[in-house]
Amino acid sequence: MISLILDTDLGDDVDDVFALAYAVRNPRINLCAVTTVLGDTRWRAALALRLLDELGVADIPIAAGTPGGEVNTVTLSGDVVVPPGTDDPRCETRSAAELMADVIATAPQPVWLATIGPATNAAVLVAERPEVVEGLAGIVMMGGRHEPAFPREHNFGTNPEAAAAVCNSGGTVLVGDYVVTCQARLRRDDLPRVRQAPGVGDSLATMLETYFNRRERDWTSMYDPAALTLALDETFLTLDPTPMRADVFNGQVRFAPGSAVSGLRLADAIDTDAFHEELLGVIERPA
Ligand SMILES: [Ca+2]
Repeated sequence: MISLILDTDLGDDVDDVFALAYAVRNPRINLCAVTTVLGDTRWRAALALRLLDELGVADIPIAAGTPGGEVNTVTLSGDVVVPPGTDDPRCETRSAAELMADVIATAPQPVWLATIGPATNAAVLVAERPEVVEGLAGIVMMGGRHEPAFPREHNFGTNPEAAAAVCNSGGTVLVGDYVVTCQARLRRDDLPRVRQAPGVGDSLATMLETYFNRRERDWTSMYDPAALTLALDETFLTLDPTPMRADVFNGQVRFAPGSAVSGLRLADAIDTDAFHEELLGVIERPA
């Protein structure tokens, strides 16, 4: 079993809430803390607390990152479950980076950090607590686009300097980039099965259906939970063995082969059918 901190911008693109449910319900993951990033981080924390209640776990600390940093308005999904502006008093007063550092420093085993939103909080941790980062088992990140495609990707494009700093932080950093993780999908005909997930099914299905309707399509990518599986093994996503580095070029993160000691690796393929069954199978486990 791995220990994991989930750093998330849940509430917009709907895949984050599936990553949260997947982390809680997966018997191979011990979710130690949740931190939120981008925009109204207190509302995102309130949404996370609501979903953790529905998932049947009440003892996972949640801290909000520094609010703001939103580059463009993105389609919301979480507003149909928790109204925007909601502030749950259970949200920690510690900053997101402080909570991360405290959990990493006191955990009985090395912890994985998963960033499934912009890397703003993780970059603060890397900059301010490098000795703590050295104690991590590794970092998994969803974001970026490997060549040949190079248009803007939301997570790394929102704060490219932060993403590059985390990518190049020195330890094991495994990236599920857009090109690979966009192939992981849920479709409208998955809604009945999602709705049956114990406790949290109604909220997940309502957010997923809302997202389909606002995007006017019948599928969406599960970028975040797919990337998360890299913290476990390469059953669903596989890694290119080439050591990489990340550079900021024209306001975007660009990957290039790095030094032999670099711990940065990029996913290069995904078993979409196996991951689809894994995701639904895990979230429908009993609370
Ligand atoms: Ca996300």
